[in-house]
Amino acid sequence: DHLRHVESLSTLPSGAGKTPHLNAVILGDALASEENDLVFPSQEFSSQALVSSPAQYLEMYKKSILDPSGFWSEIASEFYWEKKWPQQQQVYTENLDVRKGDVKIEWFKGGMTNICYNALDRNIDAGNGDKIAMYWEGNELNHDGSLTYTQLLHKVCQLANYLKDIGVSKGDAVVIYLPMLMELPIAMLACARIGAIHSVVFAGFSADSLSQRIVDCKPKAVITCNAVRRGSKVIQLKDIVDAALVDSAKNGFSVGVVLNYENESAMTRECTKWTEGRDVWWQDTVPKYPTTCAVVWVDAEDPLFLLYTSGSTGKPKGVLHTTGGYMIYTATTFKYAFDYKSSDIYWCTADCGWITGHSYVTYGPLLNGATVVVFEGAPNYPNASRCWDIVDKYKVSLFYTAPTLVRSLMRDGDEFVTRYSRKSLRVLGSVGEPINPSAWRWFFNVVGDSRCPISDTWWQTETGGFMITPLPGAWPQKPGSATFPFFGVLPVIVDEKGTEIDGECSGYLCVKNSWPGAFRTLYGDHDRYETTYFKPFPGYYFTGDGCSRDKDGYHWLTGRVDDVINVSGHRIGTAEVESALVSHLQCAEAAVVGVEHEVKGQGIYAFITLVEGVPYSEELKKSLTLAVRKQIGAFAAPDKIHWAPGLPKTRSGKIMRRILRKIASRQLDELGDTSTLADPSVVDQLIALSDQ
Ligand code: 6R9
Repeated sequence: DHLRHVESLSTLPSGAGKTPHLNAVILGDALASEENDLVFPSQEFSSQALVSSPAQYLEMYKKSILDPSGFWSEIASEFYWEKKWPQQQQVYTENLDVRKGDVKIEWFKGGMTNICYNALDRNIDAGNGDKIAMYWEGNELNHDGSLTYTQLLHKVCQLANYLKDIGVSKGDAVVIYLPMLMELPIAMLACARIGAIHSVVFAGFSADSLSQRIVDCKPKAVITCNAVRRGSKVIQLKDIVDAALVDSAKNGFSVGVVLNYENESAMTRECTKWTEGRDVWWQDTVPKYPTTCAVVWVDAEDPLFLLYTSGSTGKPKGVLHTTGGYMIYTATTFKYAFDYKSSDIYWCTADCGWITGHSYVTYGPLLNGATVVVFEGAPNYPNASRCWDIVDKYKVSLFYTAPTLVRSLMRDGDEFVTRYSRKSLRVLGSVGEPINPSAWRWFFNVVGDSRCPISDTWWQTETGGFMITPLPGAWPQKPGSATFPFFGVLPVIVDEKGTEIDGECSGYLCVKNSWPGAFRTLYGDHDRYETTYFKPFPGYYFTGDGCSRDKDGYHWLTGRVDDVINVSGHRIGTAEVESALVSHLQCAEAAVVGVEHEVKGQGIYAFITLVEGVPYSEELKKSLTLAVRKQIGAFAAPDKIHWAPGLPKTRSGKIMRRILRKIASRQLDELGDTSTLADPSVVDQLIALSDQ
């Protein structure tokens, strides 16, 4: 069965196997069929690539599918294990089939290791202690810093010692609520060093969201900073933490220690509100601790971190990743998808508050001994050239970002890009949402001077690392396609009944086997894990995404098929936004849908039914928006509020979102059959109110 799938992949485009050395062929938008646009890596690129042809990929892919244990244990052996995993024959246990019992995924169980040791000590022992691990670029121009691998280790050890001293030990949770200071990856690594479970909460989340996560994972400590500058704004993070902790205490959980980094450039300590006995200044305490700290060896299956993500119900899901498999998987995907060389300088624009920052700012690159740029600021501050200024300043060779940024920079005009050299760039990367072909071409032609392959990496918080991604030297790309599966991954497309479909097809994207980086459960809710991901199509992991496969076997992700909206690459559950809106006293009912947005990919469009007798007003729109900002965060604020005296519902009371989506996108001639609605006249009412 597995083999059949591999063979179907050997139908790479005919040009690919035979002539991988054509110079980049750039096909204009004018060409009829996007699917047939092939963009070849140059001979110069391919000849030095880790995987330089479809044939080489197929050989490795085949091995990874036919002998996962052999394939992954060979790679795992390059890392340090305090004790090797005992089971040599099969290094994993998996059951993805709910009909056969509990869903269970384990890799390298019984092996003892530590991801911090592998990322830092191991690279230092290999002679890279003086290599730059991180360049840090602040919000303001000329505000920067750096740490070598040895310096980074020292900082990590000091913090790890401090955490131990306040009673954090193996298995305890620590919440990290920090902006992109080096202290953020330092805090993650310090937790990992002592076997504590970090849960990073994106510093754009509101106090309510932070409190909800704190109550769920009950951390021993919260690590934050007093304030941050982002663009021209100052955000007082500690005030948000203070409010969250008041709220979490009301909900039955009190945090004992808040460690505050004094981010002087944003706010002085004199201006910072303080709770005696609970709050501690990082700079006053942490540097007093020794710069060495013994590693706590953990089982490969011990938890490494929790990261909350949005689903189709209101409550965020605590995605749990464990140590060994995640380590091997992030390291390997980073290496191959970016064709990593030790001389590369790598910059990923993601925030460590999201999975991309976990796997591809912190762990993946550091496990490879790479030099990483950590950027605190906003990519368009002080102007739209900032990214290229940073690329030239640090000689960035691997640049990984999101389509939303590409589109917004594209709108600002080429001159912001072309006045910088960008000569150092070698590979570009994209993540977070499908990249539309015109943004792909602009990224390729203008940013990469038609020289640099683009790795359009499809993956999820749940998958830990890349799942479908180009290997940049191996095959020609098609703008907008994530191309082929990474080693060890068996993606399948199924129809509504859950039957696999082959050849040229489109349907629901599932995965039929486990891979080392897969999440193991939802924290404290294994039932929800099974229900959300493994019950919709029994026998498979269901991704929540739609996907089509073209005649050449290339994969085209088409976006979420569930009630999740992807705004600028951030996952937002419609239910979360709705629940924030209905918490407003004057809101009777809310229905939220995603709508196409030129820059953000999708925007949030909210239909609101007000409490009887409350008049519409602009004021009210503002206060509804504020309710969302307060409960979730500014990034989830609706782009449009549409007054709805009634919502289109079936007779059983289900809101027909299909119709709302059409009204939101003004596709009024595609409303479809509205006769099954309990009250078909609401549709006309809604259309009439479109511009209010
Ligand atoms: C890594 C990350 C996951 C969802 C995923 C999909 C969308 C991510 C994509 C992509 C098309 C890509 N997505 N990368 N869609 N092409 N290259 O973004 O994780 O925040 O969990 O979001 O994002 O819809 O299901 P996460």
